[in-house]
Amino acid sequence: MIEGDLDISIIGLPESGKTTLLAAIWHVVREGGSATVLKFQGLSRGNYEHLNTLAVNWRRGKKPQRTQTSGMKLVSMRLKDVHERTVSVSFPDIPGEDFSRMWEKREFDEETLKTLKTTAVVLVVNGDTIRFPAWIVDQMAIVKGAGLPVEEAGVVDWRAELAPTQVKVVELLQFLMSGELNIGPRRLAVLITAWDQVEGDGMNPAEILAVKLPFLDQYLRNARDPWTWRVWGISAQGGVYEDQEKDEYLLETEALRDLDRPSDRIKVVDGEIVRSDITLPLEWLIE
Ligand SMILES: Nc1nc2c(ncn2[C@@H]2O[C@H](COP(=O)(O)OP(=O)(O)OP(=O)(O)O)[C@@H](O)[C@H]2O)c(=O)[nH]1
Ligand SMILES: [Mg+2]
Repeated sequence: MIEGDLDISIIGLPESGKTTLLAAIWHVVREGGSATVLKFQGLSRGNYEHLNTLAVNWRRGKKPQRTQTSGMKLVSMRLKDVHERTVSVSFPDIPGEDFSRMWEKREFDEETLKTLKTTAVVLVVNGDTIRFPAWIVDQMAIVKGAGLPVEEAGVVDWRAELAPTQVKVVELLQFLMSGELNIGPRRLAVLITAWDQVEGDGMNPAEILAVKLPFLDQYLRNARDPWTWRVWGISAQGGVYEDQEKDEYLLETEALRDLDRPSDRIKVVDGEIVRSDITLPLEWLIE
């Protein structure tokens, strides 16, 4: 474990679960009696107002608002490990749109770039909203099979934003290993979020990666870029939260609010082992 300051970048496409992850981490390290491997040690630089607001909404069972594209928020926490060693962990809460722009338009925000030169990286992929490749041949076969005219196949012109999730994500990881961002070998925690929506498939995180994100899986396994990586399934909410803008009320969310401790909502899946300590992937990153 490295002592002192350590920065962790959290990367992920829009609505992948980055902000929810921060909210849940901030809640659990401050919740009385919660047993985490990393614990709250003290405040350091950073935006606590932002973190506190996120954690309040998380406890209330409200979905976070989309992170705004203007003004990235750097949040920073001082944590200690089981050996009482202190580590200061900073994460920028970056809007996913910034990552989309990198991929779609090759546009880079200088502030964002600065935060990406860290040896520890968390990649967040929302398991519930993976966009699969759409094969035109398959669509054509369906249309022809239904006896419809070929124009009904709904073929659209190629646009970068329509690319499959794993294509964008692999490209992002390659960006981090090229040009000025290439700082040598790094650690990568791949978190498949919204695990509560994925677990019904009966697969463990490595299997989900291989089956639903095979291109990402192959990129990591072939190790052309020097990532030391590991995959977890994470449910940072335990289920679906309510939309605060629509004044929504869901029984599913009510059941989560009824749990004894808010941290009981969390699931961290490592192979076949399920725990509720959301700081475990962070501990692995800084070990
Ligand atoms: N069911 C379920 N949904 C989740 C979970 N974690 C996040 N979500 C949902 O995923 C959506 C996106 O979450 P955010 O945390 O806002 O994602 P983000 O990556 O910060 O998004 P941007 O700020 O737009 O980049 C929200 O609707 C969340 O409620 C989870 O553990 N379970
Ligand atoms: Mg966000």
